[in-house]
Amino acid sequence: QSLTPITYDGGYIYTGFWNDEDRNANYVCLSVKDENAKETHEAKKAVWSYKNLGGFYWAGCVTVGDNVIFGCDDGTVYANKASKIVSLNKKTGKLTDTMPIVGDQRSSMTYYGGKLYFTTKAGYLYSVSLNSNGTFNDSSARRLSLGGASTSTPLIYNGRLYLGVQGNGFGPGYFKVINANNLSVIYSAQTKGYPQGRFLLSDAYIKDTGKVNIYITYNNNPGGITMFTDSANQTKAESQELFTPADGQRNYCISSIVCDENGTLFYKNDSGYIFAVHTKTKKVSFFKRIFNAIAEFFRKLFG
Ligand SMILES: [Ca+2]
Ligand SMILES: [Ca+2]
Repeated sequence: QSLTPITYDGGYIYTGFWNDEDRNANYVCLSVKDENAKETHEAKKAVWSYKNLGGFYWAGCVTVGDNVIFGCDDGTVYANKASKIVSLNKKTGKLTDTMPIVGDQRSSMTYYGGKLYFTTKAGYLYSVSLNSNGTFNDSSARRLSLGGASTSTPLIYNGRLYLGVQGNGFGPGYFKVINANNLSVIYSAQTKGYPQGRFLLSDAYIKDTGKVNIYITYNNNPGGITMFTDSANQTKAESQELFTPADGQRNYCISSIVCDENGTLFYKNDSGYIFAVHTKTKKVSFFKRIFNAIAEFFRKLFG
């Protein structure tokens, strides 16, 4: 199965595959060049591949300098056994370094301020500095026990790290705000379900409210969107239910939210529907309104 987000860098894409908890699968680098323009469905040969027992599940990579960095499943039917993160030369696939971790590593990598951040199903948030040659600075490695599994990709803004943690099964879970520098929990709030994706943050309203908005989904019914607001010295959670799907469109959700340039939020849940959610009061800048008016004028002029 191809379960891992795709990362693009300089004409190449990087992604991983998963067959089963205790079977081999590869992380691969592919050129985006179409070597055979006559065929549309030809098999493509990987530039390189990296094999791991247990494969790769939601383990999106980052590229930093000459290297690509991603995490591995632990190769067992359990979720809390010995595993590792890997740094490879992104062009050749040659191994640069590995670092041992605990648990199936099922988030994407976040690279912020020279450090890598990621979570594991064993319930840890890790941070480690990356050396300029792509090796891990082992002595800088930190980990925080989250009190539950996490597959949530750390989202960091202004030194504050946001992620989701599993509670009891697929019942209520947790939204946590963590100091990215020392991995201490600033505050934690219960959510309607286990937030499993990457959160979406907007600072578009910070001038008006002094706060950033963090939009999250959760893996439980009704499968809507909860919005948290946060600011630099905040120590208590503030949230509101932003969107609840209509009857027949409610279901579990592991989707991350993406937004377009107008602030419309897009996501899906297991009901089989995809949602576009936009604000009632459209906040469009003065210049954008002028630009849109001019664009509309030319559209009318030239059809
Ligand atoms: Ca082709
Ligand atoms: Ca496993």
